[in-house]
Amino acid sequence: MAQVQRPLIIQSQIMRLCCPRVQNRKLHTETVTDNDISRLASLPLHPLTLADLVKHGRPPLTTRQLLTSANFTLSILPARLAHRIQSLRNLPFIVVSNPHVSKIHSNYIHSLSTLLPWAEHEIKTLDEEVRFTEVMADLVQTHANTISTLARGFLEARKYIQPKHVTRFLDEHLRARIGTRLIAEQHLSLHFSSQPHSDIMHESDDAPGFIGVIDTKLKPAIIVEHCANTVGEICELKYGVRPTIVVNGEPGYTFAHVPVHLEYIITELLKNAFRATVESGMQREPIEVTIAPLPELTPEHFGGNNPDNPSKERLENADQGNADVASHTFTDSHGDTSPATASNILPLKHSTPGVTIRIRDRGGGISPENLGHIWDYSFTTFNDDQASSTLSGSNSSHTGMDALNAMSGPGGDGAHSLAGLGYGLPLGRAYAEYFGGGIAVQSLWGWGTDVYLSLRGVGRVDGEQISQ
Ligand code: ADP
Ligand code: K
Ligand code: MG
Repeated sequence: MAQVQRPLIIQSQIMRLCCPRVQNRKLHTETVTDNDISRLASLPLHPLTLADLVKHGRPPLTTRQLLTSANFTLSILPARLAHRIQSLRNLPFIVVSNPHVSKIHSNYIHSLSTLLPWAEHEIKTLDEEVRFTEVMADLVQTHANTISTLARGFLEARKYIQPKHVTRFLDEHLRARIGTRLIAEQHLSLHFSSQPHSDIMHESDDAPGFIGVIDTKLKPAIIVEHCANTVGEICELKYGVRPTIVVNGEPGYTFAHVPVHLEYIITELLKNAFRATVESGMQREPIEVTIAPLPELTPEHFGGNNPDNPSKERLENADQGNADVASHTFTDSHGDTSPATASNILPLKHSTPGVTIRIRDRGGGISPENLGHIWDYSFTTFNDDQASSTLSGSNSSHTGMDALNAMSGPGGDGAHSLAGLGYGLPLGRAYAEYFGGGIAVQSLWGWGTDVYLSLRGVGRVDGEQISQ
């Protein structure tokens, strides 16, 4: 099985840091006041870029770089947490009162109150940096199950809130969470990989392309193979068969991105393709995954040398946001959305190279009446009766709750379930759009589905081509 390079955060290290010191300190932490929340929530959100995440340098970081990273992290997080608290409080009271939704609210209050005492001073010593890293580990750990908890809460409260309001809230909340986790995890990862005797130092010898959670030599084809194996196993367990996949295009292509994000998106897209293929009895037709890099954009591409350059339109689309492929919403709150043009994604001279990955299945496509709903959180056509009438399989009834019980991973759809929560497409798109990419679905009803996943990588940062 292909090995996916892991980001340099090791769960056990986070756990070890989380306790017991942070736990003890909680007793001394003042609870955050409503004034704190409204003051912080009125601050503008810092729109996070991939360049922000790599600007502190490659690990191992010097003490000064580590302190800069800690202070940068600290300057950003309190306002982000306060925005989330406000947005939770704006939900209908009966929804916020649901125990699962209210658990998420109290997690945010806990994290903000742990962080606030830090926000008053600059972090100046390594000892402070170590203690701040413990706070970051606690933050990441506290919010690990947010998606399943919220999904459970909204499932229970669905009588009291319209699906479109749930989708709007979750879209905003989960996008914001992607950024907040990235900032915290990036500092954790930089911290761990800068420790002289860290286990991770050995790991990073094998994976020299990592800068924190970003792999500057990420090979989408390897992620695809790895995810296809995992999804194939789930598929075989459930249906007794697994479709084959063919990877073509440029499987050797590498770029800089966040591997756990790509892994989440590809897993969800492959689950959908595998499920459709098997349920329509088309498993003899391979699922085709095409890796199509976007050429690096240079001035000639914009018509200077060869106005008839066939790739001109595609490149312009890539640069400005192709409405079909990506809506290019960059930041994480509807109120604070800025269009992600090349200039505000990264302050770079050259545009960032990227890739489009097309996943093509012969699984029958999506019916016109369902097509309008596929991006709604919790919209699913999955039910076991239908699945087992097509194939001999488990006949246990499958509800959203069953899928919730099986949830894990960075994004959180059922790890052992091919479908059922209805979060795969919308959350996958949130991950893709975070750095200016997107997902577009083309269904040929009665035939199959093409899904185009477009992603941008990091180009040049401070003159350094980090994709090398
Ligand atoms: P889930 O997979 O949990 O149902 P998703 O958001 O991943 O949730 O997908 C929503 C729905 O979109 C699916 O239930 C299915 O009806 C439809 N769908 C998505 N991808 C495909 C595909 N490749 N072929 C057919 N239908 C699809
Ligand atoms: K859905
Ligand atoms: Mg799915």
